[in-house]
Amino acid sequence: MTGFPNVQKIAFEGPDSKNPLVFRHYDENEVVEGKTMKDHLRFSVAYWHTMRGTGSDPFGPGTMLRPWEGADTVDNACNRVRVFFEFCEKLSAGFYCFHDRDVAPEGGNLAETNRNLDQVVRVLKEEQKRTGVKLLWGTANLFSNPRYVHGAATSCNADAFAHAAAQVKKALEVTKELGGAGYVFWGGREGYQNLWNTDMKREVDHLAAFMHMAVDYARRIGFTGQFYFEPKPKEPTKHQYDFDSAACINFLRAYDLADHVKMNIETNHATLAGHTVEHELDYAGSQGFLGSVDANTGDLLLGWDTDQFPTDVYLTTKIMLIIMKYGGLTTGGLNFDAKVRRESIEPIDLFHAHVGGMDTFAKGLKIAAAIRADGELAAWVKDRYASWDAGIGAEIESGKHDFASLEKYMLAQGDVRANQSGRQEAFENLVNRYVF
Ligand code: XUL
Ligand code: CO
Repeated sequence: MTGFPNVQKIAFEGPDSKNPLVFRHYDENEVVEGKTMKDHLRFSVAYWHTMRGTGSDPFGPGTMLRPWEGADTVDNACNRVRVFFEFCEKLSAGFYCFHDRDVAPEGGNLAETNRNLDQVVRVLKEEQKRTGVKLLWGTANLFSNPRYVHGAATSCNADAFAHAAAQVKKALEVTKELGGAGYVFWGGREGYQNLWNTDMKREVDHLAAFMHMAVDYARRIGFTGQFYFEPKPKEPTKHQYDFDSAACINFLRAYDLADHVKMNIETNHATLAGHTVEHELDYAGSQGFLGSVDANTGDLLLGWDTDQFPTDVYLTTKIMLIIMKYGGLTTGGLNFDAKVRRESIEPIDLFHAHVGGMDTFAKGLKIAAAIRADGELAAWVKDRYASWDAGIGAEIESGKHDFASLEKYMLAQGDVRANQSGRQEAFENLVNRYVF
């Protein structure tokens, strides 16, 4: 069955259009800084939210009207895949992402579960071929099933580790089969609630051993996609080991995984960590670990991972500025790890949500490009660091000094030369000149 019989392919009509289901800014063929918008933004739809989100919350069950849904069978899973690709096609989204358990139901044991997955993967492959929509990354759900109550790679139960290993092995095979450009590790329950009952060092060592096994297996089967680690500070556990970019990058370096894994940064995870997403992106980028983005947003007044669609052009401008600063997305993309809210119950809301997110990013891209083309913001920043471009600053940067020589310099000078204003408000006003 078709999922969206009343929706045509979403057209670009330009900023003056009043039609709610068209792009006003996202013209996939428009060239910005020598690259099409499509190639800059590499939009991806998240299978778990878009196809499996029910609208349930801790206070009540699902609310979503999804006429194509039926029993939790392989047949229905295959039909759901067809509806999903109809959605991606009508939206002109070039990519999608999934967890193994989003696409196919679990069977009575691992062998049966793998057979279910294989059947659905055949349809995913057919639909990829039919539509040209590609797999941005695959991943394994190592957190929903009660066997992972204590975590997966970091569980106190070695059998849970072994089951997770078998699951990721299969997920890697499937991701390769589907030509996936990447594979994500998000540590679902890799963390702890209570340090009294937890051997943290042993758990973190196990997580590293697990990721090495994944990297080794990928090499063995010839999977050449990019691995990503996705930081999140809490939820579901109180202390997730993949807290933020800095913690993840430290982990990757400490355990010799830095050559194999980059970061997948999610906006709402950044804010849960007490950061902004631009902080997380800039930190990852500056360390050479910027890989992909889970594009969503949180809610200022709600303290949890609400995974809403981004509608704030400041947010998307900041994200695009940092992505462009580090040379743009290559293997990664902007994956809408975002869900319609519980009250948005009709299938058409999925279009409103994605179209809004895509348009907001397209506008953010254009504003970021204008900021970069003018160069004024960059010049102001450069000017702020002028003391490092000549004299003592340039000498320090080129390694010509030590504590003794700097003491001699300062004793001669007496004190620092006058500081200048950080001009925070002026910087904000400058950015506003491009935003409105
Ligand atoms: C959870 C989350 C995940 C990962 C993939 O907060 O973001 O969906 O993106 O497992
Ligand atoms: Co995510």
